[in-house]
Amino acid sequence: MREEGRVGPIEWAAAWRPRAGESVCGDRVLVTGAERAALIAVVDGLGHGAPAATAAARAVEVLAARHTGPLVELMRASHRALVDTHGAAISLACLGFDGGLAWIGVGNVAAAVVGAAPGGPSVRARILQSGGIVGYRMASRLEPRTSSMRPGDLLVMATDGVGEPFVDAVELARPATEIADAILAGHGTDTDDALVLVARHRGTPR
Ligand SMILES: [Mn+2]
Repeated sequence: MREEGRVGPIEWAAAWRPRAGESVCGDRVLVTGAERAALIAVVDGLGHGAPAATAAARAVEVLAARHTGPLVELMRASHRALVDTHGAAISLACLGFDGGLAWIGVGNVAAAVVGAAPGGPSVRARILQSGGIVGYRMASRLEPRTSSMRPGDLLVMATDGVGEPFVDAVELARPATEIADAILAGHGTDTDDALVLVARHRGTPR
């Protein structure tokens, strides 16, 4: 399954599939735009099947409703909303139209900025995840980190159903949809739900 869209100068695409034998996917993505930035969320509901899908859907609902809030508040609101579920791993990125990036992660959803380098695409920055499970146990102190994206850079986010190093499957010249598909096809495992999000910053015209 896949979804794609555009928010300001940000072109994005996501590809996902459930664990082998499951009909619903517990991994979800949300991309929503505000005036000067996009909020990008990747949610991995713990486990698989219906309980995972329920937790992920609840998180997406909360995040969509509050998407302009600070990232820490979004994470705490998700935590409160998921207390009676199996919980989730969530990474959130606020990607500014000017290339500024703030991101925060609780649990195991990877996020990296991938850019062109002499030897091929390489990871320029990586999210620092806090331990814990959203809805069950979260650190009392959460702090978003900041980074930046240059025009042409990709933000790649992936649940733990996608093996590293996924940068191997990135060809920067291809459309975001094809990159997301290639990462999922090349690195997705059968033993868990798997989701890949690719967002490209196309630069702001002056
Ligand atoms: Mn998972």
